Amino acid sequence: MDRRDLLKLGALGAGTAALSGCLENIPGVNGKDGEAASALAAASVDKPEVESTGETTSYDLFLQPDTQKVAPSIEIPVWGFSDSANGPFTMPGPTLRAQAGDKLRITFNNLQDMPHTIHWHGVHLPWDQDGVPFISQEPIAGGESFTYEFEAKPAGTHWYHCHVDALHHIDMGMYGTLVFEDPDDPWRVGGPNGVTDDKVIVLDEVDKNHVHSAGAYADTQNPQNAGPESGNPMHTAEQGETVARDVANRPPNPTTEDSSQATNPAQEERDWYPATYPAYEPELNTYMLNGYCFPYTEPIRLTEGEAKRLRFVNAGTKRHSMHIHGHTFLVTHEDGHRVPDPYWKDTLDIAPGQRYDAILFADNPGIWVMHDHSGHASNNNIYPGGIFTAVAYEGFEDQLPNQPQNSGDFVRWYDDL
Ligand SMILES: [Cu+2]
Repeated sequence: MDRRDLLKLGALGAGTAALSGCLENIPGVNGKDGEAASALAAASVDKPEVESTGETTSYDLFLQPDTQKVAPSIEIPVWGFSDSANGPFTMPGPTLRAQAGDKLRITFNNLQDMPHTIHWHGVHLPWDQDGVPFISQEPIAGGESFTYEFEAKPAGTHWYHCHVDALHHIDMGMYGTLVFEDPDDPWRVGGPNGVTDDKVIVLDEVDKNHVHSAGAYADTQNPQNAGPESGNPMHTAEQGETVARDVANRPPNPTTEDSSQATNPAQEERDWYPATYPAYEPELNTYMLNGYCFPYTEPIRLTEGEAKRLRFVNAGTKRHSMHIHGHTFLVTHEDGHRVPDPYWKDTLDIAPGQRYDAILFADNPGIWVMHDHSGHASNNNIYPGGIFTAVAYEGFEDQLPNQPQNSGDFVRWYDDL
């Protein structure tokens, strides 16, 4: 249905006359095509504009299931992104950087046997590149590819994630960071404010067992295509297979209950949407910084006198209160947008979906920590762990634990003290 059809439908409604009466009083909103934007022009707000650079930046993103050892005793299944068909397929996926105003061409290659889309969170793009299944596009089936094209705007720190059964697929690792560089930003690396380095810090939490990942999937148009098995919520039933349904029951927990009778209570009620999923209710117990828990978190390394820009992204569903010892952050950007007056915070509360950019001025040499103050510094409910990392100045490296992320070769933190 296009806008004209919607307008025709609207004309049948009794409330339409009153509604259009209201809208007449708002500058630029009078029902004529092409004039809606003038309300923004009439308002005295400074919405960031980005000029096209005329350049094209291209990326390939591949998706494949893998595992990730996030802490010494915790290895979890992930649906990982990579910028290479050969992997590694990681959570989070690669950080995609472009100059603001570049044309981005990002080809998503779905190497898994399930449908996905990619949503570009924070980006102003054409609606049919927005990656919402059944609203802006058909899901991209297993084995297929789709090329997203849009201009990199607005400038700033944004992120991307799957929007099919979104909470579940994000929990499986389908997310990554977007950085659109602004040449006029004084806080850019090499800019007039002396920033020397730029580091992305993605916060997330996971159910280490992915307890709910085997929930039933309901295809409301083809009810035979449903199944609770194998941890694959998009499971397609074998020919002749039937799946028992009971609207009163939520899907059983497949790790503790018999999943052969799994049902999706929403299925019978939701003939208005092509695919439904049981509510994703993981037991969030393992907290991650850039896909790893302490002690596998990468330290922030500083040289005295430098200024490092940290780009925080909250890809999870919990708030994360990032606290740094011995220093105070200067917050310069919220959700990618430069704040008019940067402000000081030693504890930065970041809600789900939000991004904050903060400058860390290295003026207090030593070895320190930065951690989540919202009780998320644990792995599988055991403290310390989780969103907790070292902040180490040059000259203090020998007091750091080894960084064994993928080797499993872990040296205890206090051995050398
Ligand atoms: Cu997905």
